[in-house]
Amino acid sequence: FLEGNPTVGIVGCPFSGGQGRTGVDLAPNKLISAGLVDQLSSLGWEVHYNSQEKFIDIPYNPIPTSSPSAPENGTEINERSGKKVQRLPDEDIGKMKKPRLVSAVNREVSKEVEEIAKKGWLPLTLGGDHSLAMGTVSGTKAKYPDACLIWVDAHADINTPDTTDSGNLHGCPVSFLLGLEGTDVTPFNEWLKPCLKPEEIVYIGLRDVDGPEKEILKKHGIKAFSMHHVDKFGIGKVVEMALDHVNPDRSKPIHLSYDVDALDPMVAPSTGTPVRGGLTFREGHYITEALAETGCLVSVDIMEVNPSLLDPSSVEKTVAAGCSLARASLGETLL
Ligand code: Z70
Ligand code: MN
Ligand code: MN
Ligand code: MN
Repeated sequence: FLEGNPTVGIVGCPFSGGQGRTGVDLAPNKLISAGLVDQLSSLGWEVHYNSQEKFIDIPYNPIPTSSPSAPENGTEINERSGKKVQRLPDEDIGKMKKPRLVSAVNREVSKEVEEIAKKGWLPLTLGGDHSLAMGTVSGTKAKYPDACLIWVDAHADINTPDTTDSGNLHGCPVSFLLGLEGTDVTPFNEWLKPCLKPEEIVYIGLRDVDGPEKEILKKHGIKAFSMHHVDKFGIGKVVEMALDHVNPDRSKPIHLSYDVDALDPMVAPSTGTPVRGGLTFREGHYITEALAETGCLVSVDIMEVNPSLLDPSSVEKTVAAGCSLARASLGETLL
């Protein structure tokens, strides 16, 4: 599906507003500092890297400033851009936290991913928290309306503004993409149109799914392979069954949205919501290798690395895992 020389457009998204912990916004720079650009070049890709520092100018102040005295309103100097920004209030809407900020950032991400995809390049989005998938998937779908979505995660991220307990929008992106009941709300409905059908998504790695999310999965007949299925069938069979469900002829473009918390906390400890009993290093990488092998991958997200959590060796492990998942997705093989 890609055009010309294999080219990847890296979209660095220093964004943490879809959940409560800062630090996940540091991941894009960490992954790049770890050498990701050269690593992908070595695999034969032409690499373009664009850090989305323009988020800084979004008036809901997406980049958390460390100064505790930063006023909720009014003008302040953003520490990262050195620019004056007006911080507008972003009160909860219903249970949703930071809805205007999450919406505004995702709107930009969607445009960026769409633009890259429309060049015939593969967008590789480095999160940032997983609310960013509203932007990445809608951007991919704008170029490839029949793309299917493979969501690798401990969580289903399919809460709606009504069912969410936490109010964190990183637990909700899938419901917005599907246009489930309760998602036709401002400010999201100003730009985000439902673009995904329930039969176009499949999950791998689930093990921490909220009660209402289980109901939603059942109600809409959404295919999901939990860790129970990985144990029962093995990862090889699970990926085959997942592809048979969303892409039976291996003829459709694939968007891979990978939350590193799908990996076991021993493999990827530095993430906001670690859940024990996850994918091994090899299971996690097998998924990306198998998808790369289909030749159908057109868009990849690596989400929820949080370099501010735990000790330096945990951070290094998690960042290295993020880089190696990206490489395997772009065709790195063991032999
Ligand atoms: C929970 C919620 C979630 C990631 C946590 C958790 C969602 N279902 N996603 N960590 N990556 O808050 O909606
Ligand atoms: Mn997630
Ligand atoms: Mn998760
Ligand atoms: Mn999380």
